[in-house]
Amino acid sequence: PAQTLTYSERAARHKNPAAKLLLETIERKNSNLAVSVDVTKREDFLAVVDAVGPLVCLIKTHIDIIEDFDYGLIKRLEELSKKHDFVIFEDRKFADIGNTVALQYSSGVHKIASWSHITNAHPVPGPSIVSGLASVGVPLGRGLLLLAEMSTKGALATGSYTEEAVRMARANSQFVIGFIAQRRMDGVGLVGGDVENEGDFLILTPGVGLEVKGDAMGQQYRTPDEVVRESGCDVIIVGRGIYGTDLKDVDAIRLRAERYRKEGWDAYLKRIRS
Ligand code: S5P
Repeated sequence: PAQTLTYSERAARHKNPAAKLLLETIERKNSNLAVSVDVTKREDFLAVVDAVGPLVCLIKTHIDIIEDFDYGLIKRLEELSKKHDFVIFEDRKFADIGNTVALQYSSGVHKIASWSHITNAHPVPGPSIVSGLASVGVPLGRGLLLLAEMSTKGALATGSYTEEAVRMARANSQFVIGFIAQRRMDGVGLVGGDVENEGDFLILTPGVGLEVKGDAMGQQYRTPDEVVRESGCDVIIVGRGIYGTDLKDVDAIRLRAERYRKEGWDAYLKRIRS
């Protein structure tokens, strides 16, 4: 099972270019940390990305919250991605019919498919959301994550919904590279199947924090050790726990990022050695 393999062993087995790139980047940088840069001003966004860039495997964006967005920001982000060697994941959470999501992914102001290595979708519309996005993403070598679970209190993505999400991924594993989830999905919803030969899906996990257990809007946090070692997830996604409340204090942001990087990496080393 993927859980006991190293990231580089798994990179060698993957065919999807985005999955390969992410796994190789994790190994090269000894970092399974993704930072979610959920800030609304372009200059703050770039400053945080530049500060944490050397410490992360991936930067997660919500590009639609940037108030002073123009396409030049994408060029700057791509330059930082090359300079610091990180993968880009636009957390767009597509959720519409195939034709609409294909347009939202390729077009509009943000043209997500042209710059984001990875994006994600809610499985709620069924398999057509995957084929719609794949029509745009596969020719560009992109990867898709399905939201199989969520970190929030009372989330509806549980039980048979989660199982169906995993089945949708298995049926489209050239484009669906993994899940946003809180635990490994190996064998989930597999009826009479061969767990040993289960595909290797990446698990990217938000809801990670060291200082607090949640926020006032339903978010719930676990530690990097709980997420990576106990639950077998591959990448920790951290937002406010790293960029904090003072965006000008880039030294403090960098220090927090290094703390999470180390905790995430140590938890991975413990997992593969156990
Ligand atoms: O279940 C989820 C899925 C996602 S992608 N829970 C989440 O929190 N997220 C995203 O992760 C959310 O949109 C936000 O960008 C980030 C968590 O931010 P934090 O500040 O709570 O760490």
